[in-house]
Amino acid sequence: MMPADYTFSFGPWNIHEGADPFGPAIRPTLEFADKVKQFKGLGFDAIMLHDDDAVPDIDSKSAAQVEQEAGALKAMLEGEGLVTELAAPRLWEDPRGADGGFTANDPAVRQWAIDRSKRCADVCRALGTDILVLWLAREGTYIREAKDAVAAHGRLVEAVNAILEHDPDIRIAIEPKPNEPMDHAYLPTIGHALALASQTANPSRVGALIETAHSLLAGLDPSDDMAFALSFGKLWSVHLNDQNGLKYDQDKSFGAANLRVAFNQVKVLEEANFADTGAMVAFDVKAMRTQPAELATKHLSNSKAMFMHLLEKVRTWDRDVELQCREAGDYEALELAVMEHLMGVQ
Ligand code: GLO
Ligand code: MG
Repeated sequence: MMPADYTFSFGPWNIHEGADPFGPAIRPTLEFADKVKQFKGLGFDAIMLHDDDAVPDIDSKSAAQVEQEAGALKAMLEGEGLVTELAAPRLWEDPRGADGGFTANDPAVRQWAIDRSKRCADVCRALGTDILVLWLAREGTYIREAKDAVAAHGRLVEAVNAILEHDPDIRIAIEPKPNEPMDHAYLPTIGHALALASQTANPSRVGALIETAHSLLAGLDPSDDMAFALSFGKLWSVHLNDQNGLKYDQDKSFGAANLRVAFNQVKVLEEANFADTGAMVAFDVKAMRTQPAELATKHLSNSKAMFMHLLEKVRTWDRDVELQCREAGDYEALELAVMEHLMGVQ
């Protein structure tokens, strides 16, 4: 009964020990290989990786070693029936990237960030994916005076160009987020990301990944952000999750805070035939800190379950009602029809 046309993915960081800024880990660390073994059972066929998930201690390894280790990982993942959706350079966990990588004031740090991102492109190639995600975690400031903001945008363009030039097939998906860990990020919204893409050497290879919570933190509607990227043919992945208001980045299970907002995300993806573009649906969700280890993967299967329930709601939604209400200009009737459909009221 459930259509199987979407491919679902998550990242190893989505199975985690439960540490937060106010307390340490409360669940044991699961080895990477043990995490990988969980994917299929949870209903997932693809994995997202950071460059150093794929090749631990990547900075200390030669290009040849990186390629060899990533190639071995590809074989291991294939053995588990998994493909790699994308990989992302994890610049923000390295002490050198404490004040950003591409936009750091220190030219040596900027060079490191570019070199590391080129290695990440090599990892993508070895893993058989052409999507490199740039979540620009620390490319921003805590205080406005800390960096030259105009120069910073030029530096971001230079970094993107360097990656594009390094690998002629790579596509770069920018994952915008307005804040956290920084006070203000340089590419806070999808509009900023795609405007920057247009300034690069090959705009056709620079697109975006929209995360639900990041749009909400910017005060925007995630389905409209997805629609904006889709209208340019530039929505290359999504990080579905949820967010209960303007507070820390919560990464709640998909649909957990606002069902109707979640419904509209599935609706926009479905109506734009997102699955047919070859793009996948990823969940960037965290288990609650209170979950014991043996129950700390439910946020993943629950998120997928909610997506499938909402997909059913989208596919059984009476489009004629929508069109008639639009025609009549009766948005109150349209709103009630949507809410009753979601609630299963006949
Ligand atoms: C954090 C981001 C993060 C990225 C991931 C891929 O807010 O959503 O989880 O998506 O590191 O680069
Ligand atoms: Mg994300």
